[in-house]
Amino acid sequence: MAEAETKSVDNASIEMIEKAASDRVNTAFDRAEAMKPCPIGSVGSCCSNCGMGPCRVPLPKGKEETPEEKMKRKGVCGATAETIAARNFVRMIAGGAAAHGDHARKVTEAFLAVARGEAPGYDIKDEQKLLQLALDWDIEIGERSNQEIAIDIGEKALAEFGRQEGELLFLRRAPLKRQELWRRQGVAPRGIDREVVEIMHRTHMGVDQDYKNLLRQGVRTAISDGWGGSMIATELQDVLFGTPAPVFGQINLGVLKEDEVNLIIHGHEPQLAEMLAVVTQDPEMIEYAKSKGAKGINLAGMCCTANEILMRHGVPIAGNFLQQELAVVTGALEAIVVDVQCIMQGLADVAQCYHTKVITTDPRAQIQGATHIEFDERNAIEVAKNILRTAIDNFPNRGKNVRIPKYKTDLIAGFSHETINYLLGGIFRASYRPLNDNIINGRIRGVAGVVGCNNARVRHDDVHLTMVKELIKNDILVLQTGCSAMACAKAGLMTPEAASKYAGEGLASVCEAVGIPPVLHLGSCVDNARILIAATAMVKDGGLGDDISDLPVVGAGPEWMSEKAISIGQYFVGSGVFTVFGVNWPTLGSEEVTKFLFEDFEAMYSGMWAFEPDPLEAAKLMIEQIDKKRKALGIDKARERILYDMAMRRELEAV
Ligand code: BF8
Repeated sequence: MAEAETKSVDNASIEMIEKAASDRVNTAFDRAEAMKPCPIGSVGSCCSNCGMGPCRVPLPKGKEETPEEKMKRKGVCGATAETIAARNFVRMIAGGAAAHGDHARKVTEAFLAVARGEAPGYDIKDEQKLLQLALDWDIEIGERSNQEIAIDIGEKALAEFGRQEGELLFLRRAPLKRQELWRRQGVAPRGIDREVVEIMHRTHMGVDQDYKNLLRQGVRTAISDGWGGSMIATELQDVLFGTPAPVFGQINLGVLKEDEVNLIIHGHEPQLAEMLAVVTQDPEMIEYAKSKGAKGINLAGMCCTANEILMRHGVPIAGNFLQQELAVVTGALEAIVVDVQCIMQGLADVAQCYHTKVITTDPRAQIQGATHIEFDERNAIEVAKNILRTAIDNFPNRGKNVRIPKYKTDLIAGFSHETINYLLGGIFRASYRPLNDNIINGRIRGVAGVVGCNNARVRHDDVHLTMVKELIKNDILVLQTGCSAMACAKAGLMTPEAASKYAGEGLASVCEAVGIPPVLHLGSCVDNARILIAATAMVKDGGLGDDISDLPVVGAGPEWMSEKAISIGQYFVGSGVFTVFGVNWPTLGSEEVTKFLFEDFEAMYSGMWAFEPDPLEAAKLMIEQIDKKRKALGIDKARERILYDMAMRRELEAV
């Protein structure tokens, strides 16, 4: 196997890893080799929360630890390995919840600016969802205009971040039994900011030193992400920019064009991307590009921003997290425009080796060596044009060292909860009934949310693909977001044709009848909130228990790397979903903490964590869990009876 093939399974990436090597350019793939992870920090056994440390409390090697030895294995303050691992873990949750929450706050501010008429160029696109939110939040509709209603929604949403008392409004959307469980366990969150701040306080030197108590606050904060920050972001983005519906798209570095100005928008918040999607169509800007020798303007996305504008406009995706530097290595990229989250600092170094401009746009995220053009939704059209002009002006600087990999794959995206509801039930009887029925009759064994990042410590995309292929082969419908969705899209799993090629017979027959791929793209990482809503809709439709934890539904983050992924995994678990992560596990430095998360959580939340880096083994755990839930529901027998004949297929088509 060529060296680059050990680093990625994606052909376009392999080609660019090789080009980077011949161009003598260092990327994350090289840095991961040069910099091995710290064995103590990676298992959560290093505490650097005060100036007496960092203190390291590694597990004893090879032999049973005596009680005396354990007594001595402590930080200077006396903190145990358990406290240290739990503190580190919940700080990761705080980081992730803060990232999603701050994204949501920025979107809420933009939403309010639009509602107040202060952000020309934007509008309210989904009136139905606006009114639904008003109903959900007891906001008067009456004869009021959309703008008036939107102002109330925006103000109420903004208050959710700093809510000091009570519970987040979206908790009401969860099944009643789940809400009661959260209250019983003391994890129904107040304001998003408050929960994050409380973690930072409680993990400060000398505060909370009971790992169980710390982990409880971790669950509460993660729920404030999934049922708070992320859900607010998804809902308000849908109202502003439109709720996704099925859309054709293309993905991989092959979407870049030889003869056009190539511009990639990378990051997470969709406000600027939405405006770039508009101004890149502006005839005046296209003429300007032609005046510089280009045939046109080619906008593509990367990471979660890519998912946002793919879902709503079909804008092509250049790649996922580990492809950001590789896009620059093509030599064909005039500008990579970034906002917040998952943007490698290494981008600026790689860009120096080519003509690419790295343009930062958010005051919260600047990079030394990049060009900063600050975005403001109140002046969005002008700023977007300014950024685009900067990219166009750079076109004549493109050198001769250009190679665009020819790989790109078709996909269908746009599977919001509303779309799934409609596709399954039709416009007049929209519901999850057909999904539930097909789970009950065994054609679909269960549902898996497979989400999250790429991680340079494992072969790029490989872990996602191996797991997802195994799941669909076993009749498990897979819901995806983030970089995991992009990995599967690149491999061709997101077309309806993938059903007959990769899925088990039962799942394939349902996908063919409904006309959907076996792997559904639900959007960006904040859109994991859509998975919570979908799971709740399944509960509400009946026949599969009365809580999310009763459903044959599981979660996974096979190549996770970010703190956001940990927060997502924790709110899946806190919502009652068995969730398995790969790569490494950040509490392995404490057997007690790990056992608590992997076993004791089950009794508390009817959901728990697991760690399994081998994707086939992880898929096996997920399938076992699904079968366990099927058994508890009394629908395990149905599976065995399925024998497909033409009559059954016809019946399915009538669904
Ligand atoms: O929020 S999956 S690498 S891009 S963190 Fe980042 Fe992970 Fe990708 Fe989107 Ni999510």
